[in-house]
Formats: sequence, structure tokens, C-alpha cells
Amino acid sequence: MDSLITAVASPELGFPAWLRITHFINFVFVGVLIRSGVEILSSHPRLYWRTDCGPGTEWLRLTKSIVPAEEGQYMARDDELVLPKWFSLPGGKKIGIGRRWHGLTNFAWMITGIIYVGLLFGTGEWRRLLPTSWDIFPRALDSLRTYLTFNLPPVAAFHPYDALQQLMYAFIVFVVAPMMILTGIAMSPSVIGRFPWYAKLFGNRQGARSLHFIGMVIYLGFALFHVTLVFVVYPAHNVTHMVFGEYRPKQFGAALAIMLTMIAAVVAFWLWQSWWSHQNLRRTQVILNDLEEPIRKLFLGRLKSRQRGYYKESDISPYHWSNGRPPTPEESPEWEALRKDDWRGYQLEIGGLTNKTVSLCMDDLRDMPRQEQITMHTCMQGWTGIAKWGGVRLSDVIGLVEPDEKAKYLMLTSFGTAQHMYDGRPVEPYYTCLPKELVYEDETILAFDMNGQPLPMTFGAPLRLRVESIHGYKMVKYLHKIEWIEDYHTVGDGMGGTREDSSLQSINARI
Ligand SMILES: Nc1nc2c(c(=O)[nH]1)N[C@H]1C(S)=C(S)[C@@H](COP(=O)(O)O)O[C@H]1N2
Ligand SMILES: [Mo]
Repeated sequence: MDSLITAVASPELGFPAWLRITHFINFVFVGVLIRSGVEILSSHPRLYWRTDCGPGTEWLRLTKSIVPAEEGQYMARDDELVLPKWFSLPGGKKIGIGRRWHGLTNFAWMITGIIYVGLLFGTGEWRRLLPTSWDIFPRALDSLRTYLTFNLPPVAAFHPYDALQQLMYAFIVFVVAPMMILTGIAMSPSVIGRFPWYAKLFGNRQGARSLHFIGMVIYLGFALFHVTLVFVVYPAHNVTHMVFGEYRPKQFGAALAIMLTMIAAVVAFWLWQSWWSHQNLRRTQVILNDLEEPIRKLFLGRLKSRQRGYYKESDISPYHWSNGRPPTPEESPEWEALRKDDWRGYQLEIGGLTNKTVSLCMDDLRDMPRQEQITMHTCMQGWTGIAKWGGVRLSDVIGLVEPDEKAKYLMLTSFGTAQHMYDGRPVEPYYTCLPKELVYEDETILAFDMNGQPLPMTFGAPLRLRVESIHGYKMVKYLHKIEWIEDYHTVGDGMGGTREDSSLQSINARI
């Protein structure tokens, strides 16, 4: 049998070093992607085909919690699951860190993939994966029948894989992997804010999110099947090929030991990532963020939302999720008093590093040129909702004052407070810092109307920020004041906003 295997092993379709190395790196990265992906999913453990994410419209619900039908009763934050640290990356409801691991690893994984596919075609090795004749299908069926009856196809059927495995590998490399990349891109509010049609390719953004999840399930199922086959079907052949690049039947034991050690090391690395992330969450946040920032700037930095005119009234979501409750009378007696008086005494303060300070009441704001836009809200936790927002352009409002040369960020502060603080200290007002390019986007507005009505309490009355090319956590509700500042490091905990300070998100909310 040994001689037979040697005779069959095709001369050019071997197991060259680049193939074995990229295969190994891919194994490491896919594990990281799945573990961090699970962390991301756990922050909104529901999957939909509809954009509005209404209660009961999930096709898959991974939590026992039931969402009440009435808007504003249940906050997205209440819905987050806490996963064990060994299970997800980093575990323990740290979605901000999970997202950064996912993004960074994804980038490295794609580069590995490009190198791998480039070399496949450059060396002629593509023939190991891509079938060259239709009879692959009947042959794969034959293989399947053989496996299902607990038999093995003859060694002669492997070139270097049998037809069934070849088809599966080709499917994973040329169908599932590209699908994961394409659906992953649709997760970015910058991409679908600029190109709303892109999400439509998958039905809508929730369709893309669901397909992304299904792709992960396929990956997991495939991994299980694939690993089983490696160890069940001519293991000596597979394992020595994977380790040494050639068939060395006498060294099967050594090859197996090397391989199992490497697998154990990878598993240890995965667990170490969770442990290291939790060691010092702030350090982890800063390091991962700094590593990812240039990539985000390069690919997403210039994308500005262009959703006006794309969505129609009929696209407006019948249900819209919320995050962040209105301030309680204890949190903000001021807001409470203004609300009782129907916002008559409300004054939006605009100042900071400026030539003067200006206050605007609701009537002043309503007298300014009005902008209306039907846009999709994407919360970084995963849900979306489409609504019609009416208000004034932020650039018009801050155009009333002249910022200093030093002013680089616009800080917007709420009457409401953070839902919790990172270190457990008493909750502070919710705030965010926006870099200039977001401040001056066409579709960045201060909204006082939602779906043709004055802004409801849950959604930020009397005034809230809308920046349509980024995630929802920067869109301050119950807006109190606006200030030009020099540097966001000097306010709050220095990370750029409440969600950045307390939930370890990144100030660049484009992905
Ligand atoms: N004041 C305040 N604004 C806030 C929040 C908050 O907790 N407090 N949550 C943010 C987050 S994470 C999201 S997704 C959106 C949700 O907006 P919605 O409740 O209007 O849907 O508000 C943002 N603005
Ligand atoms: Mo959010």
C-alpha cells in the first residue's frame, strides 16, 4: 500500500512549504475570528432578515429574553450576554475589544488569503482545489456514499484529495471565504452609509449579518469534518504530508506528535489572547485600536454618508430599537423641568474654544434651514433601524461661532448619563467627541423630529445628534451643550466619548 500511495502522489501537486505555512496561519486566524465573532454576536444575540429588527422577527434567537412590543421599554444594552473568557474573545461582555480583535485579525487573514490564492495560481497548485471536469460531481457522490458506509475511497482516488474533499475545499476557499469578506464589509456603517445599495446585495444589512453568521457555522462544520477526515482517512499519509511536506510512513509517530503539539500551542494562544486582553482592558483597547486605526483610516476614512434620496418613507422601520434611557429626575432635574415645560426653556449652548458663546432655543433651531433624511441607524451591537430624521445641519449651528485654530474636536454632552462607568464610579453625563470630518458631513444633523413627530423621549428629546456614516454610540441623545476642544484625551477618561471610556469602543466608529 505504501508504494501505491507514493505512485499516486502527483509530482506537481505536493505539499510545498508555503501551502503548509499558510494553512497553519489560516487555522490560527480563523479560530481568532470565530472567537471574537462570537463575542460580537453575544452583544445582540438575535439574527434577522429584516432591517428593523422588530420584536419577534428574529429567525434565530440565542437568548431567553423577550423584547416587549412597545418601543423604548427595553434597551439594547440590557440584551447583551456575558460569555466565559475561554469561550469567546475576550469574553465577559467586552464587545469593544472583541470588535478590534476581529477587525485586526481579519486584515491579517485576508493578506494570508491573498498570498495563498496568489501562490495557488502562480504555481499551478490551483488544480488541487478547482475541478477541471464535470465528473467531479458523480465522483464526489461516490466518495460520500463510501464515507457514509464507513468505508474509504481507494488511495488512487486522491489527487491529492478525493473528489468530495476537493469539492468541499474549493467551496470553502472560493465561495465561503469571499462571502465572509463581502458580508463583513456590509457591517461597516461607513460603507453602507456611502453605498446603501451594497447592503441590498444581501437583502439588507441584517441579511448580510445573518449570512456572515451562517458562513461561520459552515466554517465550524467544515473544520470538524475536515479534521475528522485527516485522522480517519489514511492518517499517516495526511499527517506526514502536513508536517514534512512528503510521505514518510516511518515517521508518522513523530509527525503526529509535532502536529498535536502545534494544535495545543494554538489553543493556548487563543486562550492567552482572552487572558491578556483582560489583564489591563484599557491597555488592550489602546494597543488594538492604534494597530487598527491606520487600516480604518485608509479604507474608510473618506467615506461620507449619502443616504438621502435612497431610502423611501415605506422603508421606515415600524419598530426602532433604543439604547440609553431618558435621564431620570435624579440624574437630571434640569432635563426633567424642561420636559415638563415642553422644552420652552431649553437652550443649546455652543462654545468652548471659540470667539463667543451662543445659546439657541428650540424655536431658534426650528427657524434655521431644515434638513430631512431617511437613514439607517447601525448600533455597533448589531441591530439596525430606518427612520426619518428632521433637524438642522450641525455645520450650520456651529457656524454661528468661530472656532480657534487650536480647536480640533467637537464635544457634545448630554443631559443623560452613561449607563455605567468603566471603573464603577458614579455615572457621568454621556458625551462624545467628533473629529472635524464627521462634524462637517452633509448628513450630520441635530435632529428634533423623528418620523414627522417631535423627537420622542426614548430617542433623545428634545435634540439629538445624527452622524450617518458611523455607529450609533456617538450619536448623543438629550443634547445639552456643544464645545470645541483641542484634544479629546483631556476630557472624560480620555478615550473620545462615553462608550469609548466605559465600553472600550474606539473613537473611530466606522467599523
Ligand atoms: N445620552 C445618550 N445618548 C446615546 C446613548 C446613551 O446611552 N445615552 N446611547 C447611544 C447608542 S449606543 C446608540 S446605538 C444610540 C441609540 O439611539 P436610539 O435609542 O435613538 O435608537 O444612541 C446613542 N446615544
Ligand atoms: Mo449602540
